[in-house]
Amino acid sequence: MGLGKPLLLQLNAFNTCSVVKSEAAAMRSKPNILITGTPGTGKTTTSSALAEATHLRHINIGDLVKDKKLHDGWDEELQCFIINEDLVCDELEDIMEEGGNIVDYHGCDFFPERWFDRVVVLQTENSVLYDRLVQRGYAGAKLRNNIECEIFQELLEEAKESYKEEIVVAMKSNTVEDMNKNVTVITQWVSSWVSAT
Ligand code: DAT
Repeated sequence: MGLGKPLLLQLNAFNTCSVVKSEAAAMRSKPNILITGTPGTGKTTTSSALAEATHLRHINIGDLVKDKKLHDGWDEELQCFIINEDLVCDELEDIMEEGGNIVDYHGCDFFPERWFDRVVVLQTENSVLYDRLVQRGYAGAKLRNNIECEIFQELLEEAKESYKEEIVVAMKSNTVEDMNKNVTVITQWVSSWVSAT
């Protein structure tokens, strides 16, 4: 299912010279990047390394929701806060307009499309992801749902439905080497973006 597509997108990730800016992007001097993917694919670890390499600001939406109480309470079944998407978007509007942000979240369809210059979807092999999620204490339906989410490439589909296909990039995140390579590739893209201003 769709094996050719992520490969094309992955190759596109190396094409760091072709930076085409949207009207909203022309207003900012640094880009906004969304790092998305199923829980456990490495969004937070990658975003944090990327923030260090690029000096962009890492915004972990899960932490923001908790710290600023941008939620509608606690979901006992899923064991997580029920995110209030409107409150999150209001909270981030000014900061995103300014640019220079790496947003880290396991969803992407409720952010305004104009916010992002690059959308990175991290992907991890099922067996590797399974071990990471078990390690994190996931079990039962929560574990099953997340593994299924990865098998069906739900985040990649969501990203392609929500953003222009040319800004969406799928990246493998199975090993530390993959992660280092991803950080290098995205850092090069940031440099190209900034110098194209
Ligand atoms: P996420 O933010 O997507 O939930 P994470 O960054 O918290 O994921 O990573 C989950 C765990 O997996 C954490 O212990 C770090 C490890 N990990 C993430 N990406 C990895 C990679 N590419 N190679 C090896 N370990 C990785």
